[in-house]
Amino acid sequence: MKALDTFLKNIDVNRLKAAFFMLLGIIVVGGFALFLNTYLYKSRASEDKVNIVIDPLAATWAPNTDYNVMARLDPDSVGKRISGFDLTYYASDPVQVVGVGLPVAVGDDSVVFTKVIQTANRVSYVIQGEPLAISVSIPFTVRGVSEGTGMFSFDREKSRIIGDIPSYAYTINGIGQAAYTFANTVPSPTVNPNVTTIPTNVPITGDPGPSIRPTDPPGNTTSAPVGPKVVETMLLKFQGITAEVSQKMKVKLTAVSLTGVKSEVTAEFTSGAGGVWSAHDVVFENIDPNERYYILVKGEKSIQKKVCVARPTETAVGSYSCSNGEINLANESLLDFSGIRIMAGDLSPQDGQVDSYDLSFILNNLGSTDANVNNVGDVNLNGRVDTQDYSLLIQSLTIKSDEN
Ligand SMILES: [Ca+2]
Ligand SMILES: [Ca+2]
Repeated sequence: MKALDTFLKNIDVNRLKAAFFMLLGIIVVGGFALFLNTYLYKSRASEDKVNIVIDPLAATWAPNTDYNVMARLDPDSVGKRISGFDLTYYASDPVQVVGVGLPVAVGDDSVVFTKVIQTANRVSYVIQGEPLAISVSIPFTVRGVSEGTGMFSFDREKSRIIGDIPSYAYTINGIGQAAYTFANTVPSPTVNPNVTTIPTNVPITGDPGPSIRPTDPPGNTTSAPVGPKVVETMLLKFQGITAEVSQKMKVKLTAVSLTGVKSEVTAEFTSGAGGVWSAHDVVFENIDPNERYYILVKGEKSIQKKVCVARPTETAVGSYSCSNGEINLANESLLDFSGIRIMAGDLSPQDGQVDSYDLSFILNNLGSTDANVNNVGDVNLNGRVDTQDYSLLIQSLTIKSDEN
C-alpha cells in the first residue's frame, strides 16, 4: 500500500516537472523566436545579398589619435532596402574601436534609426517606420594604442542585416577587412627609385634659391626664370578604388597660380598597391618659381578636386577642402595626394556636375560588363556597372560640382 502511494506521488511530481519545463520551453522558445524573427534572424532562405564596405581599407596613421572609419551596408540588388542591422565587429591589436556613431541612410536624411543593442563589439539599430534605407553608413572611431598594424572587420556568422520585410535577413556577401598601420613617423612613399637622398654627413651647401631667402633685395627674385617644371612623382587615390587594378587612368592636372595663371597637363596614372595611383615625370609648363600654386585634379570619372598643399590629408573621405594655393611647385619633386580621395561622379561626357545623366547612366546599365559601358560607368573598376558604383555617385551628390 505504501509502495503504491509513493509510486503515485512520483508520477505527480514527474508530471508537474514535465508540465513546468514544457511551459518554460514554450515561453523561452516562443519569446526568443519572436525577438529573433523581428530583428535578427533569417527565417527563410534569402537570395539577396548585402556587402559590408569599410572605408578606408588601408591607412597609415599616428598612434593615440582618433580616426573616422565608415562601414557601409550596400544591398547588391536594385530596389532592396534595409530596415535594421545587428553587427558584430572585431579589431586586432593595436587597433581599438573607441566609438560607434549614429548610422545614416546614404542620400536620405529622413530615415530615423533607433538603437537596440550596443556592447563592446556589437551594435544593432532598427529603422523607425518608413522610409527604409537603400544603403546605410555607420561611422566608427578607431585609434591605434601603440605602433604596429592591426585589422578591423565584421563577423559574418554573428552579424545580421534585415531587409524590407521583418524576418527577412540578407545573405552577407562581401566583407571588407581593413588593415591600419600606426607609426610615429609616417614614412614617405618609396615609389620612385630614382630619388636619391642626401647623405647625412655631407653638409648642404649652395644657394637655396631666392624664393626662400627673405633677405634678398627685391630685384634678385626676378632672376629665376619661368619655365617647365618636371614633377618626378605624383600620387593619387580615388574614392571607391581600394586595391590595385590592371588599368591606367588619364587625369587632367591644372596648376593655378595665385595670380590666376594656369598650366594644364594630362598625365597617365598607373594603379598600385592599396589603391594608390602614380604618375612620373609630369611636366607643368610656364611655372614661376616665385609663385605659389594649387592643383586641380580631374579623373575620367571624377569631380574636380582642388589641392593647395603638396601632401594633403583628411580624416573622413572627401572632407579635404582648401582655398589658397601654397605649393611652391618649382621646388617640389613629389606631390603626394594619396592622403585624400578624388571623389567619383562626373561620367563621360563630362560636364563638371554629378547629375541625373550620370546617375541614370549607371541605373540603366546595372549588371553590364560591356567594355564600352564600363569605360564610362564602372567607377570602382571591379569590371561591371553595379550598385557600388551607384552608391559612390550618391555619396558625391553632397559635393555635386567641380572645384575650381
Ligand atoms: Ca556629369
Ligand atoms: Ca563597378
